[in-house]
Amino acid sequence: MGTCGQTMRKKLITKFETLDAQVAVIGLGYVGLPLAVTFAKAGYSVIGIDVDENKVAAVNRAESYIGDVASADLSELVSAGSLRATTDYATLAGCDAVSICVPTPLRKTGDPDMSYILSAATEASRYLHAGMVVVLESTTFPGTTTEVVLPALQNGSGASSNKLQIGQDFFLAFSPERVDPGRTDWTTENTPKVIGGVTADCLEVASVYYGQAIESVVPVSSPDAAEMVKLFENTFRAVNIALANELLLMCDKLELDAWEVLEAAATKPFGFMKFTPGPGLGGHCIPVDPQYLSWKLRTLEYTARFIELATEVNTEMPRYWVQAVQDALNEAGKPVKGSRVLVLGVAYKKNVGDLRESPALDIIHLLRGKGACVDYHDPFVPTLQLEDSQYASVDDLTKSLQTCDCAVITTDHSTYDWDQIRTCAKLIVDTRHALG
Ligand code: SAJ
Repeated sequence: MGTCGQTMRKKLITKFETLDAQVAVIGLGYVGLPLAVTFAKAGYSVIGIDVDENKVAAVNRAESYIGDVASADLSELVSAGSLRATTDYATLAGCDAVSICVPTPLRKTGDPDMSYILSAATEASRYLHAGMVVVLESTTFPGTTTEVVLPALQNGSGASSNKLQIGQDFFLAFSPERVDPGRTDWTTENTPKVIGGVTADCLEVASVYYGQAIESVVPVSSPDAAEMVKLFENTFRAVNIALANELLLMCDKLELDAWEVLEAAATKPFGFMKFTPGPGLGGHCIPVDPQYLSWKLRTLEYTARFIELATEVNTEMPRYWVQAVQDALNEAGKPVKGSRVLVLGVAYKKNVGDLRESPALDIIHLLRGKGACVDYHDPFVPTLQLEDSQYASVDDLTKSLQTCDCAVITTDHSTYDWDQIRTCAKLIVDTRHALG
Protein backbone atom coordinates (compact mmCIF):
# COMPACT_ATOMS: atom_id res chain seq x y z
CA MET A 1 0.00 0.00 0.00
CA GLY A 2 1.27 3.49 -0.80
CA THR A 3 1.87 5.96 1.99
CA CYS A 4 -1.34 7.75 1.09
CA GLY A 5 -3.24 4.53 1.70
CA GLN A 6 -1.60 4.09 5.10
CA THR A 7 -2.28 7.72 5.90
CA MET A 8 -5.91 7.32 4.91
CA ARG A 9 -6.24 4.24 7.07
CA LYS A 10 -4.64 5.90 10.07
CA LYS A 11 -6.71 9.08 9.65
CA LEU A 12 -9.92 7.06 9.54
CA ILE A 13 -8.94 4.94 12.53
CA THR A 14 -8.13 8.06 14.54
CA LYS A 15 -11.55 9.50 13.68
CA PHE A 16 -13.25 6.39 15.08
CA GLU A 17 -10.99 6.21 18.14
CA THR A 18 -11.71 9.83 19.00
CA LEU A 19 -15.40 9.40 18.14
CA ASP A 20 -14.93 12.29 15.76
CA ALA A 21 -16.72 10.42 12.99
CA GLN A 22 -19.93 10.90 11.07
CA VAL A 23 -21.46 7.47 10.47
CA ALA A 24 -24.54 6.39 8.56
CA VAL A 25 -26.88 3.41 8.87
CA ILE A 26 -28.88 2.50 5.79
CA GLY A 27 -32.12 0.70 6.68
CA LEU A 28 -33.87 1.65 9.95
CA GLY A 29 -35.59 -1.64 10.72
CA TYR A 30 -35.19 -4.04 13.66
CA VAL A 31 -31.44 -4.24 12.94
CA GLY A 32 -30.60 -0.77 11.65
CA LEU A 33 -32.41 1.38 14.21
CA PRO A 34 -30.88 -0.38 17.26
CA LEU A 35 -27.47 -0.17 15.56
CA ALA A 36 -27.91 3.56 14.86
CA VAL A 37 -28.90 4.13 18.50
CA THR A 38 -25.94 2.06 19.71
CA PHE A 39 -23.52 4.09 17.57
CA ALA A 40 -25.06 7.40 18.74
CA LYS A 41 -24.95 6.33 22.40
CA ALA A 42 -21.26 5.50 21.95
CA GLY A 43 -20.63 9.07 20.81
CA TYR A 44 -20.69 8.96 17.02
CA SER A 45 -22.75 11.48 15.08
CA VAL A 46 -25.22 9.24 13.27
CA ILE A 47 -27.39 9.68 10.20
CA GLY A 48 -30.08 7.06 9.69
CA ILE A 49 -31.10 6.64 6.05
CA ASP A 50 -34.31 4.93 4.99
CA VAL A 51 -36.53 5.05 1.90
CA ASP A 52 -39.62 5.01 4.13
CA GLU A 53 -40.51 8.64 4.92
CA ASN A 54 -42.72 7.50 7.80
CA LYS A 55 -39.80 5.79 9.51
CA VAL A 56 -37.61 8.84 8.96
CA ALA A 57 -40.24 11.19 10.36
CA ALA A 58 -40.86 8.92 13.36
CA VAL A 59 -37.16 8.80 14.23
CA ASN A 60 -36.86 12.58 13.97
CA ARG A 61 -39.93 12.89 16.21
CA ALA A 62 -38.24 10.44 18.59
CA GLU A 63 -41.12 8.00 18.21
CA SER A 64 -39.75 4.46 18.19
CA TYR A 65 -41.50 1.82 16.08
CA ILE A 66 -39.06 -0.95 17.09
CA GLY A 67 -39.79 -2.81 20.33
CA ASP A 68 -36.11 -3.01 21.29
CA VAL A 69 -35.63 0.79 20.99
CA ALA A 70 -37.15 3.07 23.65
CA SER A 71 -38.56 6.40 22.46
CA ALA A 72 -36.88 7.97 25.49
CA ASP A 73 -33.49 6.87 24.13
CA LEU A 74 -34.35 8.25 20.71
CA SER A 75 -35.51 11.52 22.27
CA GLU A 76 -32.24 12.00 24.14
CA LEU A 77 -30.12 11.28 21.06
CA VAL A 78 -32.22 13.27 18.60
CA SER A 79 -32.40 16.34 20.84
CA ALA A 80 -28.66 16.12 21.46
CA GLY A 81 -28.15 16.10 17.69
CA SER A 82 -26.36 12.74 17.88
CA LEU A 83 -28.93 11.01 15.69
CA ARG A 84 -31.06 12.17 12.82
CA ALA A 85 -32.83 10.41 9.96
CA THR A 86 -33.23 11.25 6.30
CA THR A 87 -34.25 9.76 2.96
CA ASP A 88 -31.41 11.62 1.28
CA TYR A 89 -28.51 9.33 0.34
CA ALA A 90 -26.43 12.41 -0.57
CA THR A 91 -25.72 12.81 3.16
CA LEU A 92 -23.29 9.90 2.68
CA ALA A 93 -20.89 12.33 1.03
CA GLY A 94 -20.03 13.64 4.48
CA CYS A 95 -19.83 10.26 6.19
CA ASP A 96 -16.72 8.35 7.25
CA ALA A 97 -18.62 5.06 7.61
CA VAL A 98 -21.84 3.44 6.48
CA SER A 99 -23.50 0.23 7.70
CA ILE A 100 -26.01 -1.35 5.32
CA CYS A 101 -28.90 -3.05 7.16
CA VAL A 102 -31.47 -3.67 4.44
CA PRO A 103 -33.67 -6.76 4.03
CA THR A 104 -32.67 -9.77 1.96
CA PRO A 105 -35.97 -11.54 1.26
CA LEU A 106 -36.35 -14.72 -0.72
CA ARG A 107 -38.20 -14.69 -4.02
CA LYS A 108 -41.10 -17.11 -4.56
CA THR A 109 -38.67 -19.15 -6.67
CA GLY A 110 -36.47 -19.67 -3.59
CA ASP A 111 -33.56 -17.58 -4.80
CA PRO A 112 -32.39 -14.52 -2.85
CA ASP A 113 -33.75 -11.10 -3.77
CA MET A 114 -30.62 -8.95 -3.86
CA SER A 115 -32.40 -5.81 -5.04
CA TYR A 116 -32.29 -4.05 -1.65
CA ILE A 117 -28.57 -4.70 -1.17
CA LEU A 118 -27.82 -3.68 -4.74
CA SER A 119 -29.87 -0.49 -4.43
CA ALA A 120 -28.16 0.50 -1.16
CA ALA A 121 -24.68 -0.31 -2.52
CA THR A 122 -25.32 1.57 -5.74
CA GLU A 123 -26.50 4.64 -3.84
CA ALA A 124 -23.49 4.40 -1.51
CA SER A 125 -21.19 4.10 -4.53
CA ARG A 126 -22.34 7.49 -5.78
CA TYR A 127 -21.05 9.16 -2.62
CA LEU A 128 -18.08 6.90 -1.93
CA HIS A 129 -14.98 8.98 -1.20
CA ALA A 130 -11.46 8.51 0.10
CA GLY A 131 -11.47 7.71 3.80
CA MET A 132 -14.74 5.77 3.98
CA VAL A 133 -15.62 2.31 5.31
CA VAL A 134 -18.68 0.36 4.19
CA VAL A 135 -20.00 -2.57 6.26
CA LEU A 136 -22.75 -4.87 4.97
CA GLU A 137 -24.90 -6.39 7.75
CA SER A 138 -27.71 -7.89 5.71
CA THR A 139 -27.89 -11.67 5.97
CA THR A 140 -26.93 -13.13 2.60
CA PHE A 141 -25.12 -15.95 0.77
CA PRO A 142 -21.32 -16.26 1.05
CA GLY A 143 -19.70 -14.15 -1.67
CA THR A 144 -22.23 -11.29 -1.70
CA THR A 145 -19.85 -8.69 -0.24
CA THR A 146 -17.02 -9.47 -2.63
CA GLU A 147 -19.05 -10.45 -5.71
CA VAL A 148 -21.98 -8.00 -5.50
CA VAL A 149 -21.23 -5.08 -3.17
CA LEU A 150 -17.54 -4.53 -4.03
CA PRO A 151 -18.14 -4.29 -7.81
CA ALA A 152 -21.10 -1.98 -7.20
CA LEU A 153 -18.88 0.31 -5.13
CA GLN A 154 -15.94 0.15 -7.55
CA ASN A 155 -18.09 0.85 -10.60
CA GLY A 156 -19.95 3.74 -8.97
CA SER A 157 -19.28 7.38 -9.80
CA GLY A 158 -17.64 7.92 -6.41
CA ALA A 159 -14.89 5.37 -6.96
CA SER A 160 -14.42 5.92 -10.66
CA SER A 161 -14.22 9.71 -10.50
CA ASN A 162 -11.82 9.60 -7.55
CA LYS A 163 -9.98 6.45 -8.71
CA LEU A 164 -10.50 4.91 -5.30
CA GLN A 165 -8.67 1.70 -4.41
CA ILE A 166 -10.22 -0.92 -2.07
CA GLY A 167 -8.16 -1.35 1.10
CA GLN A 168 -6.34 1.93 0.50
CA ASP A 169 -8.86 4.72 -0.12
CA PHE A 170 -12.05 2.93 0.94
CA PHE A 171 -12.66 -0.14 3.06
CA LEU A 172 -15.29 -2.87 2.88
CA ALA A 173 -16.35 -5.58 5.36
CA PHE A 174 -19.24 -7.86 6.28
CA SER A 175 -20.60 -8.11 9.81
CA PRO A 176 -23.74 -10.20 10.43
CA GLU A 177 -26.50 -8.89 12.68
CA ARG A 178 -27.31 -11.07 15.69
CA VAL A 179 -30.41 -9.29 16.96
CA ASP A 180 -32.93 -11.47 18.75
CA PRO A 181 -36.11 -9.35 18.75
CA GLY A 182 -37.63 -8.91 22.20
CA ARG A 183 -34.45 -9.99 24.02
CA THR A 184 -33.01 -7.78 26.75
CA ASP A 185 -30.09 -9.85 28.11
CA TRP A 186 -28.18 -9.90 24.81
CA THR A 187 -28.30 -6.55 23.02
CA THR A 188 -26.61 -4.90 20.06
CA GLU A 189 -23.98 -3.50 22.46
CA ASN A 190 -23.02 -6.73 24.23
CA THR A 191 -23.49 -9.44 21.60
CA PRO A 192 -20.10 -10.36 20.10
CA LYS A 193 -19.80 -8.93 16.59
CA VAL A 194 -18.21 -11.06 13.85
CA ILE A 195 -16.40 -9.01 11.17
CA GLY A 196 -14.65 -10.08 7.96
CA GLY A 197 -12.79 -7.54 5.78
CA VAL A 198 -12.01 -7.66 2.07
CA THR A 199 -8.39 -6.90 3.05
CA ALA A 200 -6.53 -6.94 6.39
CA ASP A 201 -6.75 -3.16 6.51
CA CYS A 202 -10.48 -3.31 5.77
CA LEU A 203 -10.85 -5.66 8.75
CA GLU A 204 -8.82 -3.35 10.98
CA VAL A 205 -10.75 -0.20 10.03
CA ALA A 206 -14.16 -1.89 10.37
CA SER A 207 -13.16 -3.45 13.70
CA VAL A 208 -12.17 -0.06 15.15
CA TYR A 209 -15.37 1.50 13.76
CA TYR A 210 -17.55 -1.10 15.49
CA GLY A 211 -15.26 -1.58 18.47
CA GLN A 212 -16.02 1.90 19.84
CA ALA A 213 -19.71 0.97 20.26
CA ILE A 214 -19.85 -2.81 20.64
CA GLU A 215 -18.20 -4.65 23.53
CA SER A 216 -16.42 -7.37 21.57
CA VAL A 217 -15.46 -7.83 17.94
CA VAL A 218 -14.70 -11.28 16.49
CA PRO A 219 -12.42 -10.94 13.44
CA VAL A 220 -12.55 -13.63 10.75
CA SER A 221 -10.44 -14.06 7.62
CA SER A 222 -12.87 -12.80 4.97
CA PRO A 223 -16.34 -11.36 4.35
CA ASP A 224 -17.33 -14.77 2.96
CA ALA A 225 -16.42 -16.44 6.26
CA ALA A 226 -18.47 -13.83 8.16
CA GLU A 227 -21.43 -14.36 5.81
CA MET A 228 -21.13 -18.12 6.38
CA VAL A 229 -20.98 -17.69 10.18
CA LYS A 230 -24.40 -16.07 10.16
CA LEU A 231 -25.97 -18.63 7.87
CA PHE A 232 -24.50 -21.49 9.90
CA GLU A 233 -25.83 -20.00 13.16
CA ASN A 234 -29.35 -19.87 11.79
CA THR A 235 -29.11 -23.17 9.94
CA PHE A 236 -28.05 -24.71 13.24
CA ARG A 237 -31.29 -23.45 14.75
CA ALA A 238 -33.51 -24.48 11.84
CA VAL A 239 -32.07 -28.02 11.77
CA ASN A 240 -32.35 -28.50 15.54
CA ILE A 241 -35.87 -27.11 15.60
CA ALA A 242 -36.73 -29.59 12.84
CA LEU A 243 -35.22 -32.41 14.93
CA ALA A 244 -37.40 -31.35 17.88
CA ASN A 245 -40.43 -31.35 15.58
CA GLU A 246 -39.51 -34.80 14.29
CA LEU A 247 -39.18 -35.97 17.92
CA LEU A 248 -42.86 -35.05 18.26
CA LEU A 249 -43.79 -36.98 15.11
CA MET A 250 -41.75 -40.03 16.21
CA CYS A 251 -43.20 -40.00 19.73
CA ASP A 252 -46.69 -39.88 18.23
CA LYS A 253 -45.95 -43.12 16.38
CA LEU A 254 -44.39 -44.67 19.49
CA GLU A 255 -47.24 -43.38 21.71
CA LEU A 256 -44.72 -41.59 23.91
CA ASP A 257 -44.93 -38.10 25.41
CA ALA A 258 -42.40 -36.06 23.40
CA TRP A 259 -42.28 -33.34 26.03
CA GLU A 260 -41.49 -35.84 28.81
CA VAL A 261 -38.66 -37.22 26.66
CA LEU A 262 -37.44 -33.72 25.86
CA GLU A 263 -37.50 -32.45 29.45
CA ALA A 264 -35.65 -35.53 30.63
CA ALA A 265 -33.07 -35.27 27.83
CA ALA A 266 -32.53 -31.63 28.78
CA THR A 267 -31.35 -32.70 32.22
CA LYS A 268 -28.11 -33.83 30.58
CA PRO A 269 -25.64 -31.21 31.80
CA PHE A 270 -23.41 -31.49 28.73
CA GLY A 271 -23.62 -32.44 25.08
CA PHE A 272 -27.27 -31.55 24.69
CA MET A 273 -29.08 -28.31 23.74
CA LYS A 274 -32.84 -28.07 24.16
CA PHE A 275 -35.03 -27.06 21.25
CA THR A 276 -38.79 -27.47 21.35
CA PRO A 277 -41.45 -28.71 18.92
CA GLY A 278 -43.97 -26.12 17.80
CA PRO A 279 -46.51 -25.08 15.16
CA GLY A 280 -43.74 -24.61 12.60
CA LEU A 281 -40.91 -22.19 11.85
CA GLY A 282 -41.70 -18.47 11.81
CA GLY A 283 -39.85 -15.19 11.61
CA HIS A 284 -38.06 -13.76 8.61
CA CYS A 285 -34.68 -15.19 9.61
CA ILE A 286 -34.67 -18.84 10.60
CA PRO A 287 -37.00 -20.09 7.85
CA VAL A 288 -35.26 -17.90 5.28
CA ASP A 289 -31.53 -17.65 5.99
CA PRO A 290 -30.68 -21.35 5.46
CA GLN A 291 -32.29 -21.11 2.03
CA TYR A 292 -29.53 -18.67 0.96
CA LEU A 293 -26.99 -21.32 1.81
CA SER A 294 -28.81 -24.14 0.01
CA TRP A 295 -29.39 -21.86 -2.99
CA LYS A 296 -25.67 -20.93 -3.18
CA LEU A 297 -24.62 -24.57 -2.82
CA ARG A 298 -27.03 -25.59 -5.59
CA THR A 299 -25.21 -23.19 -7.91
CA LEU A 300 -22.10 -25.19 -7.01
CA GLU A 301 -23.93 -28.46 -7.72
CA TYR A 302 -24.09 -29.49 -4.08
CA THR A 303 -27.26 -30.34 -2.12
CA ALA A 304 -27.32 -29.05 1.46
CA ARG A 305 -29.26 -32.08 2.64
CA PHE A 306 -29.81 -31.05 6.27
CA ILE A 307 -31.29 -27.72 5.17
CA GLU A 308 -33.60 -29.36 2.65
CA LEU A 309 -34.74 -31.99 5.18
CA ALA A 310 -35.22 -29.44 7.98
CA THR A 311 -37.30 -27.27 5.65
CA GLU A 312 -39.45 -30.31 4.76
CA VAL A 313 -40.08 -31.20 8.43
CA ASN A 314 -40.65 -27.65 9.65
CA THR A 315 -43.05 -26.70 6.86
CA GLU A 316 -45.09 -29.87 7.50
CA MET A 317 -45.90 -28.85 11.10
CA PRO A 318 -48.96 -26.63 10.42
CA ARG A 319 -50.61 -29.56 8.59
CA TYR A 320 -49.74 -31.87 11.50
CA TRP A 321 -51.45 -29.54 13.99
CA VAL A 322 -54.55 -29.04 11.83
CA GLN A 323 -54.87 -32.83 11.74
CA ALA A 324 -54.60 -32.78 15.55
CA VAL A 325 -57.50 -30.28 15.69
CA GLN A 326 -59.51 -32.45 13.32
CA ASP A 327 -58.84 -35.55 15.45
CA ALA A 328 -59.73 -33.70 18.69
CA LEU A 329 -63.02 -32.42 17.24
CA ASN A 330 -63.74 -35.89 15.86
CA GLU A 331 -63.30 -37.37 19.33
CA ALA A 332 -65.89 -34.83 20.50
CA GLY A 333 -68.20 -35.95 17.72
CA LYS A 334 -67.80 -32.72 15.79
CA PRO A 335 -66.73 -32.24 12.17
CA VAL A 336 -64.17 -29.52 11.48
CA LYS A 337 -66.62 -28.06 8.99
CA GLY A 338 -68.75 -25.53 10.81
CA SER A 339 -66.87 -25.84 14.10
CA ARG A 340 -65.77 -22.66 15.82
CA VAL A 341 -61.98 -22.69 16.34
CA LEU A 342 -60.15 -20.00 18.35
CA VAL A 343 -56.46 -19.55 17.50
CA LEU A 344 -54.53 -18.16 20.47
CA GLY A 345 -51.53 -16.15 19.28
CA VAL A 346 -50.73 -15.40 15.63
CA ALA A 347 -47.24 -13.81 16.00
CA TYR A 348 -44.34 -16.06 14.94
CA LYS A 349 -43.04 -16.35 18.50
CA LYS A 350 -44.06 -15.22 21.97
CA ASN A 351 -44.01 -11.63 23.20
CA VAL A 352 -43.57 -10.05 19.76
CA GLY A 353 -46.15 -8.74 17.30
CA ASP A 354 -44.33 -9.87 14.16
CA LEU A 355 -46.36 -12.01 11.74
CA ARG A 356 -43.66 -12.74 9.16
CA GLU A 357 -43.69 -16.41 8.12
CA SER A 358 -45.85 -17.13 11.17
CA PRO A 359 -47.04 -20.77 11.08
CA ALA A 360 -50.23 -19.66 12.88
CA LEU A 361 -51.31 -18.04 9.61
CA ASP A 362 -50.84 -21.36 7.79
CA ILE A 363 -52.88 -23.13 10.45
CA ILE A 364 -55.69 -20.58 10.08
CA HIS A 365 -55.59 -20.94 6.31
CA LEU A 366 -55.74 -24.76 6.48
CA LEU A 367 -58.55 -24.76 9.05
CA ARG A 368 -60.56 -22.34 6.91
CA GLY A 369 -59.92 -24.62 3.95
CA LYS A 370 -61.61 -27.41 5.89
CA GLY A 371 -64.65 -25.23 6.58
CA ALA A 372 -63.94 -24.25 10.18
CA CYS A 373 -65.10 -20.85 11.47
CA VAL A 374 -61.80 -19.45 12.76
CA ASP A 375 -61.31 -16.48 15.10
CA TYR A 376 -58.02 -15.39 16.60
CA HIS A 377 -56.77 -13.65 19.71
CA ASP A 378 -53.36 -12.04 20.03
CA PRO A 379 -52.60 -9.19 22.45
CA PHE A 380 -49.72 -8.09 20.20
CA VAL A 381 -51.67 -8.22 16.92
CA PRO A 382 -54.92 -6.17 17.07
CA THR A 383 -55.78 -6.69 13.40
CA LEU A 384 -54.80 -9.18 10.74
CA GLN A 385 -54.95 -9.08 6.91
CA LEU A 386 -55.62 -12.59 5.63
CA GLU A 387 -56.52 -13.59 2.06
CA ASP A 388 -57.58 -9.96 1.32
CA SER A 389 -59.89 -9.87 4.37
CA GLN A 390 -59.31 -7.84 7.54
CA TYR A 391 -59.78 -9.60 10.89
CA ALA A 392 -59.60 -8.29 14.45
CA SER A 393 -58.39 -10.07 17.55
CA VAL A 394 -61.44 -11.11 19.58
CA ASP A 395 -62.01 -8.59 22.37
CA ASP A 396 -63.77 -10.85 24.92
CA LEU A 397 -61.30 -13.70 25.38
CA THR A 398 -63.26 -15.47 28.11
CA LYS A 399 -66.48 -15.50 26.08
CA SER A 400 -64.63 -16.63 22.93
CA LEU A 401 -62.98 -19.46 24.86
CA GLN A 402 -66.31 -20.57 26.30
CA THR A 403 -68.13 -20.49 22.95
CA CYS A 404 -65.49 -22.04 20.71
CA ASP A 405 -65.50 -25.77 19.90
CA CYS A 406 -61.70 -25.93 20.04
CA ALA A 407 -58.96 -23.52 21.12
CA VAL A 408 -55.52 -23.85 19.50
CA ILE A 409 -52.52 -22.43 21.36
CA THR A 410 -50.12 -21.37 18.59
CA THR A 411 -48.14 -18.56 20.29
CA ASP A 412 -47.41 -18.84 24.01
CA HIS A 413 -47.35 -15.12 24.87
CA SER A 414 -46.36 -14.59 28.51
CA THR A 415 -49.44 -12.43 29.04
CA TYR A 416 -51.83 -15.38 28.70
CA ASP A 417 -53.54 -16.69 31.84
CA TRP A 418 -53.20 -20.41 31.18
CA ASP A 419 -55.51 -21.37 34.05
CA GLN A 420 -58.25 -19.19 32.54
CA ILE A 421 -57.73 -20.85 29.15
CA ARG A 422 -57.69 -24.33 30.69
CA THR A 423 -60.89 -23.60 32.62
CA CYS A 424 -62.91 -21.85 29.91
CA ALA A 425 -62.15 -23.86 26.78
CA LYS A 426 -63.92 -27.22 26.35
CA LEU A 427 -61.23 -28.50 23.96
CA ILE A 428 -57.60 -27.35 23.58
CA VAL A 429 -54.85 -28.25 21.10
CA ASP A 430 -51.59 -26.96 22.53
CA THR A 431 -48.82 -26.63 19.88
CA ARG A 432 -46.43 -25.03 22.42
CA HIS A 433 -46.92 -27.26 25.46
CA ALA A 434 -47.89 -24.02 27.21
CA LEU A 435 -50.27 -25.83 29.56
CA GLY A 436 -47.51 -28.20 30.68
N1 SAJ B 1 -38.83 -22.13 17.46
C1 SAJ B 1 -39.26 -23.42 17.72
N2 SAJ B 1 -38.55 -24.20 18.60
C2 SAJ B 1 -37.43 -23.71 19.22
C3 SAJ B 1 -37.01 -22.40 18.95
C4 SAJ B 1 -37.72 -21.62 18.07
O1 SAJ B 1 -40.27 -23.89 17.17
O2 SAJ B 1 -36.83 -24.46 20.01
C5 SAJ B 1 -39.54 -21.31 16.48
C6 SAJ B 1 -40.05 -20.00 17.04
O3 SAJ B 1 -41.35 -20.13 17.57
C7 SAJ B 1 -40.04 -19.10 15.80
C8 SAJ B 1 -38.87 -19.64 14.99
O4 SAJ B 1 -38.62 -20.97 15.46
O5 SAJ B 1 -41.23 -19.27 15.07
C9 SAJ B 1 -37.60 -18.77 15.10
O6 SAJ B 1 -37.33 -18.65 16.44
P1 SAJ B 1 -36.04 -17.87 17.00
O7 SAJ B 1 -36.02 -18.03 18.47
O8 SAJ B 1 -34.82 -18.27 16.27
O9 SAJ B 1 -36.42 -16.35 16.73
P2 SAJ B 1 -35.98 -15.18 15.75
O10 SAJ B 1 -36.02 -15.63 14.34
O11 SAJ B 1 -36.74 -13.97 16.15
O12 SAJ B 1 -34.50 -14.76 16.14
C10 SAJ B 1 -33.46 -15.44 15.67
C11 SAJ B 1 -32.42 -15.25 16.76
N3 SAJ B 1 -32.86 -16.10 17.86
C12 SAJ B 1 -32.10 -16.68 18.79
O13 SAJ B 1 -30.91 -16.72 18.68
C13 SAJ B 1 -32.78 -17.24 19.98
C14 SAJ B 1 -31.16 -15.50 16.16
O14 SAJ B 1 -31.17 -16.81 15.65
C15 SAJ B 1 -30.87 -14.45 15.12
O15 SAJ B 1 -30.13 -13.40 15.73
C16 SAJ B 1 -32.11 -13.84 14.52
O16 SAJ B 1 -33.05 -14.87 14.42
C17 SAJ B 1 -31.75 -13.28 13.15
O17 SAJ B 1 -32.05 -12.10 12.95
O18 SAJ B 1 -31.13 -13.98 12.40
